[in-house]
Amino acid sequence: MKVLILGGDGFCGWPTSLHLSQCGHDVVIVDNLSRRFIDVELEVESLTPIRPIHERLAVWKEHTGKEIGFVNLDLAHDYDRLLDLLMAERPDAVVNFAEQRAAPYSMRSPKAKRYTVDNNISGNHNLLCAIVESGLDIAVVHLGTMGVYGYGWTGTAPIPEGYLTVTVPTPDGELEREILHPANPGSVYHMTKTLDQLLFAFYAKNDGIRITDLHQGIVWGTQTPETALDERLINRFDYDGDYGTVLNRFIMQAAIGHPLTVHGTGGQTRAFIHIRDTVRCIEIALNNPPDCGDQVSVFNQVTETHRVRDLAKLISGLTGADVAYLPNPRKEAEENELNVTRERFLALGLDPTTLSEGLLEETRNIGAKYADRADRTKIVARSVWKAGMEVSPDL
Ligand code: NAD
Ligand code: USQ
Repeated sequence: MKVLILGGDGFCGWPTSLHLSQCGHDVVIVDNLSRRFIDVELEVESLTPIRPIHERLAVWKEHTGKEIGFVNLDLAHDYDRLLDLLMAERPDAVVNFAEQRAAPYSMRSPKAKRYTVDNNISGNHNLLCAIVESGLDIAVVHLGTMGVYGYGWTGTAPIPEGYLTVTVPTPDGELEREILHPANPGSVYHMTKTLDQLLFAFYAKNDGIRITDLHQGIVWGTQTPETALDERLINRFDYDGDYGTVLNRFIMQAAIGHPLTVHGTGGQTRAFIHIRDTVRCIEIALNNPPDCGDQVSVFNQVTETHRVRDLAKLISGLTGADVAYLPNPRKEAEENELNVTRERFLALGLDPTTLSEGLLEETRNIGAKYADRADRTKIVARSVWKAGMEVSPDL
């Protein structure tokens, strides 16, 4: 199938593009390279030495003979070019990774909050609107987040895959209805994902667009078989206080002898998935789209849940790293349970990579190998959820 990968230069989009190309799909990456510019703004670089996009694509062709197209386009602002691209390429499907995806970055300043909302919401809406205007039947796969459900609302009850069956009291008795699970975002970034859900529900209902929304947990790991083919294909690895996610940060911190930066008590329970499973899930989702007229198809794209302090203890046990309990720069529940339903991908054949399988490989092959590229002054998280919250000094 022909697939446009929006955000295909990013952490999830790049390995997905290579995987789909390797599987024989015709892939075109669409990306405005904004993530690389944000690195410049934050004065930090991926721990891994990522190469420019055209070099990446040339190396892929050198190894496999397969060509991946590239279009530099801003999804949020280049509507006419997006429409022209859809008409010219006539893709079977579009995968949308192209959003500002860091919660701390989205909270760091009024400018970053406004950029995140403008970029994420306009981008998604432009895509949906352009598909309708094109008159083409293009399936959409979107990367959402587990954070749309929030943490703690359902206690220990399992979080369903998108929809909740509720009983509505009426004067004539009770009605049973299926509704989107109530949204409970914890950051401006997560809020954009909850707004995306309403855009999708409307366009699926009104225009019959076939949409799959993947509520993904925190992605960890770096390499897939394709990105590991050549160092010039290596995936990005964010470790800084804004873009680094917790498990990859702990892996890198252990490798450079930095204390593991647990926020608060570390009682936050979160969902995780390895990048190798992310790319497989996208392939599965592309192969199993909903029909025209169906409601949005929601999958919980997670394989494990862990408490932050347990992850810190695990990595500390493996590596001898110290654990630092820091003031939490976020407004979030100190402790929460998380029980996630994740039957749909398992039923469609996903065979998850577990933490116990991938952790040592990641510590050695990425954390230790590229330790000398780390800038220790960029590690402690400095974006706070409200003015006046305490920030830790460098450790
Ligand atoms: P990333 O920042 O590494 O990649 C996003 C890519 O999109 C970047 O290459 C960026 O340049 C591009 N982009 C952003 N705005 C754009 C625009 N307006 N026009 C064109 N290109 C644009 O992020 P990622 O980690 O690969 O995440 C991809 C998606 O997956 C995001 O939507 C994110 O919310 C979701 N997600 C990520 C994680 C995770 O742990 N990384 C977990 C759950 C969900
Ligand atoms: N945390 C620490 N120490 C750190 C970094 C984080 O204790 O050094 C804690 C945070 O306070 C939070 C938890 O770890 O409680 C997760 O933080 P994170 O930065 O790993 O993840 P999050 O901000 O939720 O965002 C990431 C991705 C986002 C995606 C989301 C999936 O950046 O794109 O949507 O994971 S989920 O968390 O399931 O919503």
